[in-house]
Order: sequence, then C-alpha cells, then structure tokens
Amino acid sequence: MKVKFILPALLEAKSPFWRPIKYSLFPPLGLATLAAYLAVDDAVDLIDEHVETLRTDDEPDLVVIQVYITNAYRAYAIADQYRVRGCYVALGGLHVTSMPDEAAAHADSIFLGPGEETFPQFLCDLRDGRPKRRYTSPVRTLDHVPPVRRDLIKRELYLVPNSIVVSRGCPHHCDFCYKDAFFEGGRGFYTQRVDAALAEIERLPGRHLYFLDDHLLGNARFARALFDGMRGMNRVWQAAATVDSILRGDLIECAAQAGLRSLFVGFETLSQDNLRASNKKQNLRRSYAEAIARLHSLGIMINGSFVFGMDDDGPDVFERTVEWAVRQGITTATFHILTPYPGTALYQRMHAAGRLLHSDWSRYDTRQVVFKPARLTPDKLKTGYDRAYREFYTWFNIARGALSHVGVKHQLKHFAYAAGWKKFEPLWNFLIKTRRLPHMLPLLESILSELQKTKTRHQTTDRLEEPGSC
Ligand code: B12
Repeated sequence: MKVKFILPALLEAKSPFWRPIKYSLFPPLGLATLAAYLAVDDAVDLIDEHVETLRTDDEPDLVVIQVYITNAYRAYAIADQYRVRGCYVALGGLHVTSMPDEAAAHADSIFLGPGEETFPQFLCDLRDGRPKRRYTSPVRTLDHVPPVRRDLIKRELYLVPNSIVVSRGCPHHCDFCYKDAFFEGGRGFYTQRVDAALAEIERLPGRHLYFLDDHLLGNARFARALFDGMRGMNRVWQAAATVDSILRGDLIECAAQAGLRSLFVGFETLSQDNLRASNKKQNLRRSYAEAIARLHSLGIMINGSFVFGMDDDGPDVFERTVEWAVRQGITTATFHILTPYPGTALYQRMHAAGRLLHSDWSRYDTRQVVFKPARLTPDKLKTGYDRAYREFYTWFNIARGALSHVGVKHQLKHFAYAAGWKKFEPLWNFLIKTRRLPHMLPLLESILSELQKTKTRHQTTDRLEEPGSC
C-alpha cells in the first residue's frame, strides 16, 4: 500500500504571521508515531508543509492528515483534492476530536483522540475492505507502541530535530487547555514505560533533546526513574513542568542532574482570581518567586508562558506582567491571547455567554482576539499583547533580565538565549530559507556541548558537596 502522511501548514502567502523560526522547530512526531504501525512493504512518504512543498498530483492509496485548529481549512482543502481523485483520506488530531462533524465532511474516516489504538485497528479494517467512518479511542496506554519512524523525519529541515514525547496529556484540568476534550472517555495522563523511554532517547543522535510532553514531572515516580536512567547519558535537554512540581520534593534537582537546562513554565497569570476562574489549581497560592529562585539556583533557564485577556485582566496587566517577568530574570517569555479552543470548558463558557466574536479557526492562533474580553476592548487586548512582546525583548530589558542573575556565566547565558531567540530572528529566517541550517546545526551542537562540559564539571563538584541528593 502507498501511504502519504501530511502535516498541513498555514501558508506563507496567506498568513502575515508566518515565522520560519517557529515553524521549523519540531518535526511531526505524531505522524511519525502513527507511521510505525505500517507493514514493512508499505511505501511511506511523510510531508511537513511547514518546511517543505507539498505536491498533490500523486495518487497514494491512503492519505493521513493531522489537523490542528489553525491548519484545519488547509487540511480540509488537501483532503478534498485527494478524495476527488479517489484516494482514501483519514483525518485525525486535536481539531478533528473537537469538531468531528465538521471534519467528517472532508474525510473517509475520522479519528477522535490519540491514535495509538485506533490507527492500527483502522489499518486492519482497511486491508480487510471494511474501514469504519469514525474511530474513537477509549484505551489509553503507551505500553506496546513501536519505535517512532524517525527515519521518515528529514532532520536537516528542523532547528530541533531531537524532539521527543514520553507521556500523553497532563494530570491537571485547566479550563482553557485542549487536553480534557482530546482525552475524553479515558485516562487523561499516562506515560511510556521507563525502559522504552530510555531506549528512545538512546536512539537519538547528538546531545540535545527537547521533551514536548505537556508536563514531564507530572508523574513523580516515572520522572524520577527516567532522570535516574538519564544520568550519565551526557544529554542536555529542555522540557515543560508546572509551578507546584518545581516546588515539591527534590524532583527538579534530579532533573537538573540528568541534564535539564531550560524549562517551559506555565505561569499564565499573576492574578489569583484568574487562576481560580480557569481551574489552574496547581498555581494557586504557590510562590512563583520561590519556584524561579530554585530553578535559577540549579542553572536552569526559564521560558515563562503568560496568557492575557482573562476576566480579571485590566489595562495595566501587560506592563505589570512584563515588568515582573524581567525583574524575575525569566530568559524567554511566550505571551498568548486567551483563546477558547472548541471542546474546552472555556469555549462552552464563552459560547453560552455570547462572547465569541467568530469561528474562523485560522484566527484561533493565540495572537488574535476571538472573544469579548471582560475588562478590555478587543483592540486594547491586541495592542497590549503586541506591546508586551516588544517591551520584554527590548535590549534594555534583556540586559536587565541578564543582570538579575548571579554570576557572569549565567548572565551571559541569559543574554545569549534571549537575544539569540528574538533579536536575531531575521538571521535565523535567512538560514532556514536558504537551507543553510544543516551547516549551522553542528556549530550549535558544539556550543551546547561546551556549555555542557562547564556545567558537568560544576555539577560534579556540587554532587560531591551534597552526597545522596538523588
Ligand atoms: C510541536 C508543536 C507545534 C509545532 C508543530 C507541530 C508538529 N511539528 O507536530 C509548531 C511549533 C509548528 C506548533 C505551532 C502551533 N501550535 Co503547536 N504544539 C506542539 C506541541 C507542543 C507538541 C505536538 C506533538 O508533537 N505532540 C505529541 C504527538 C505524539 O501527539 P500529536 O501530535 O497530538 O499526535 C497524536 C494525536 O493527535 C493523534 N493524531 C494526530 N493526527 C492524526 C491523524 C490520524 C489519521 C490519526 C489516526 C491520529 C492522529 O495521534 C497521534 C499519536 O497519538 C503541542 C502540545 C502537545 N503536547 O501536543 C502544541 C499544540 C498542538 N499546538 C497548538 C497551537 C495552538 C499551535 C499554534 C496555533 C500556536 C501559535 N500561536 O502559533 C501553531 C499553529 C501551527 C499550525 N500550522 O497550525 C495547540 C493546539 C490546540 C488545538 N486545539 O488545535 C497545542 C495542543 C498546544 C496547546 N496546549 O494549546 N506547534
């Protein structure tokens, strides 16, 4: 069977928001995971439209398309083109799960929830000539997942080819998150077996890893065993975790010893009322400053995530948040405009209150206002959000953030990362567009490796001073 996997993208020509640096970050792991269920004699092609040109004049037997909210219309257009020519089209992913009837109009089969159980079942049904129109995944386990088909990933096209996920979902239930809708009817958080996760890490070349798990510290037992296994692997890595998990026990120290160098933390808001209203209990009454100090003491850089437009946010929220983040020495900040994804509790609340402005999914990208805020106009929210990004990344604030760290090494690292990410974006874009990325990656890898050597020496001394810490 000839199978084509496609991750559609917002196209440059159509979107003023196209940022090559952002869209060339990670390869399509979800599709490479599904491809592992094919037979050895199936011919497979995996195209990621974020980084390469998609041709649709071929005639595969099966076309598998992953649908996010903002690529939904593009995904449907591609699906329609293939169906006209008689190719079998399967649509799945987050947006298909939230809007199954909308997606079904463009597919032969649709898939709700994660694909590890339903996709292999569908392949058997298809080969038997009786595929179903709709597959729903009630079984949640990663115990028997075959190794991700990394051979299908064109590593040279990505800034971070070594992305990896060793769990699915998250133990929490924030009302704005896609997670509860996607994992409905089964477990909302589960992990791989530790030995399988370690084997997947071993298979990745180079030193640097990026865990895309929503909350890598979400299951303390699993995380501790994983970090134990990773010690001595000589890896440096990034991940995401919550404020409460940073403050609890010594898991974060174990992560640092296993090579954690930068953490994505969902602070989201400085308002306790906002936290309560959005059910973000894991942040309530937790000291953000204490969590930050702890990460910095371990030499871990912070990518802080913030959401603007919650009901307690007034006109001063932008300046206050940026000032706070700079003073705390947060290295990189990701700001979002609150976006009610269909299927979430937030969406239902906004819909019931008549506060949604439209349902043009291509604009549900967390950079545009799609609802009526309570204490701001949509225009004030948009301009405040744009200003927050500009302000956080002024040279002045990058320097202030860097100087808030103790020690020249940490100050330089902060400066290099914050400036490197935002201030040199045109250079990154040039390298990506002119396909010079493959020449740059070995250089970056050796810079990281030098940082790692300094850090390992530093940590060995720390460990000798604090015996039995992990
Ligand atoms: C990496 C990533 C990206 C990458 C690209 C995606 C990629 N290369 O895969 C980049 C950086 C480009 C990106 C961009 C954006 N992203 Co993003 N991204 C992620 C992230 C962190 C990881 C994705 C991943 O690899 N997951 C792990 C794999 C194993 O899971 P999966 O991809 O979901 O695939 C599984 C299932 O979905 C299912 N499945 C998927 N497709 C199909 C198809 C079939 C037929 C079947 C059977 C099953 C199936 O099976 C797979 C295995 O279980 C997720 C958060 C998350 N933890 O998932 C956010 C996430 C997907 N992104 C999100 C958003 C909003 C965006 C942006 C709009 C953000 C922005 N402001 O720009 C853009 C838009 C991109 C676009 N073109 O539309 C939201 C999506 C919300 C929604 N309801 O759709 C998420 C969930 C983040 C969040 N918490 O809000 N993103």
